Amino acid sequence: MPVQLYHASLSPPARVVRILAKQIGLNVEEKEVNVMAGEHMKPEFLAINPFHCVPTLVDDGYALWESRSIITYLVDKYAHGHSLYPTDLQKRATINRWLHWDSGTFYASLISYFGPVFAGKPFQTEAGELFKKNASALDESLKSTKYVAGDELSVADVSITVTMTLGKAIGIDASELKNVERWLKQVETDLKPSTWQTLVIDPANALGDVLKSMASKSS
Ligand SMILES: N[C@@H](CCC(=O)N[C@@H](CS)C(=O)NCC(=O)O)C(=O)O
Repeated sequence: MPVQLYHASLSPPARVVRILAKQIGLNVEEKEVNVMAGEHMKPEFLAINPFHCVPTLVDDGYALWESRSIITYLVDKYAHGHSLYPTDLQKRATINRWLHWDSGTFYASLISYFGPVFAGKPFQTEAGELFKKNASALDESLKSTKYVAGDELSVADVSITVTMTLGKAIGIDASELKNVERWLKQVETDLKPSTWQTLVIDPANALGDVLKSMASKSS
């Protein structure tokens, strides 16, 4: 049975997993969960994931959630030793460091910026400033490395690309971050054909449009 992925098309963390699966050539059976309609709270989904979030992976009866755990698991199981998540302890630790930075700091600042819009509030300016500060730190780091964790594309680039491009799509101007811009172009080139448009740019813009429309009604 193929690996199953419960996801939502506009969900940024779900897109991280879908991009990674495509990058390692893994055939995944995608199952859309309509979070806006509350499908993630239905008993059948709660039986799989009591934390009721997407993405959720089911691999031969084993359920795993948290996007960054899923992507490292998938490389280890289905593309073991791949440069996206190498086995070298220190290279791996550096990648993990970036994944945790994305989850706990970078994406967290972006969620603080736009999350309240879903509750009828405006974009949170202060959180937006924090996101920019984090993006500047990323830019500074990318002065000396080709990719976020060194010389090779890794799962951390996949994760952080989704965060950075979503920030841009919802209107945070990062055009002065030249190293970030150069790195994003490199990632675009490295991803499998059509991935950039269909799994990075289009859904980021679509979520951006939803948020901007909701925010305009809140003010
Ligand atoms: N840290 C989680 C975040 C997952 C998450 O918040 N997913 C949202 C959709 S983008 C969701 O499922 N929300 C519904 C809920 O958590 O109840 C990850 O990276 O996978």
